[in-house]
Amino acid sequence: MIAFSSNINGNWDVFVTTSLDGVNWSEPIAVATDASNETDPSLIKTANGYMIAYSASNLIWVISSTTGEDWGEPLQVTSIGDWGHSYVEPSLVEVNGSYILAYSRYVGGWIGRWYEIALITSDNGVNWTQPLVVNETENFASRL
Ligand SMILES: [Ca+2]
Repeated sequence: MIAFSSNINGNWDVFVTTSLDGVNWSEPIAVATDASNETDPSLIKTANGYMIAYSASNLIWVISSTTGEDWGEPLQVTSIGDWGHSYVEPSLVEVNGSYILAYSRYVGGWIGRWYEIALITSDNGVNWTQPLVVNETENFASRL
């Protein structure tokens, strides 16, 4: 299974498609189709199915499925900070049953850097920690 975003409906949606041989792929299944632009999907296989992190409305969201066909409601896992951050390019992994989600965070040049990389973690995919900034190099733009 791969996840991708497409502008076929005019406002960027997230889809998945599956293949048993890498040559023949299934008809894409819509995963996230709100009116906002949903992009940058990061898909993992979990113990219970699948999870995708993606970017929409300058925030990071996750959405899960047990089958890969029926997907639940999107869960917002970041919130806008005092500086009107924009969060993009999530990268999701599962390590020993816990989820780690890193992303690029636009913070604006006025504090000395344009982007920084932050991560949040979760033991259950529902409750996520506050962001931990993993680089604070001044005058340097770091993106995933
Ligand atoms: Ca959309």
